[in-house]
Amino acid sequence: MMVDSSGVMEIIEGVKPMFLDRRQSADVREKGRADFVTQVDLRVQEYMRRRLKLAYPRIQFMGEEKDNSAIDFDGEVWILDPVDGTTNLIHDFRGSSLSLALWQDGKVTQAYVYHPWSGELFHARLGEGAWLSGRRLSVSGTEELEDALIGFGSSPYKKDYAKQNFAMFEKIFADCGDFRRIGSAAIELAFVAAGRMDAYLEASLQPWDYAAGMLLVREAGGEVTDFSGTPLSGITPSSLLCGTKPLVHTLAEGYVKPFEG
Ligand code: LIP
Repeated sequence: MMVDSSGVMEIIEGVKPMFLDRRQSADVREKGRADFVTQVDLRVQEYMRRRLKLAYPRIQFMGEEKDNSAIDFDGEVWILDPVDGTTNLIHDFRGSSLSLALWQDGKVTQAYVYHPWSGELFHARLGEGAWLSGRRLSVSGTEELEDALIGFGSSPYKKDYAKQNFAMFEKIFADCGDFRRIGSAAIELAFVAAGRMDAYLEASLQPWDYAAGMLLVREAGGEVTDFSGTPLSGITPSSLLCGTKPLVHTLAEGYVKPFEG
């Protein structure tokens, strides 16, 4: 099915008032250790489900805050994280985003990452580049690890990964420029696509965290794999390593390997 990006972007921008409503983001439930959901997550997801269903009735809907067991990936699927960076939202850190990907013919074909506070809406179509406000995006030209600004994902829902995570980060930190941690995988991926960071890695992500950002980075000329060097599909939980192609190669060769357990 042909899906017009401008129509999707108009729907997405309608979530801004919900993100900025501090009363709703204060209504919090804990799903698991350090894993929270707020009324904003639920309201944004229901708004997006309803508007996308109206506009594109034949496309299935996968969302972080719903049961997705009936999804058939042989068909077309929206993949939504209504609030990526929920912990940031609870703290009014203003580092949360809406992340939406479209799955068609066995691959991610469209990507949208929206940051309501800046109004930035990063988007991409497979084979047609990644874009922000009419400007085509490109990953940075950084090739050397010593020059690299690297986003690191701490996987706060997997505290048992801490020992392996920080051993890996310590080794990278010794040889890279510096680290940054935003706390929204989708924003970190969008920033790599925009050349604002040179690489980003995280040991454990859900498909809705990264499916859109993965296409942004690839369409901006970057590379995206898991910790074993395998390209990601976008529909399964996975580790993620992305960045300029030289940096992904360097990190994969000498610093990043699949975690145990
Ligand atoms: C979050 C990611 C973040 C990761 C967290 C969590 P959520 O997504 O964006 O990078 O470190 O564990 O997965 O749960 O806020 O949508």
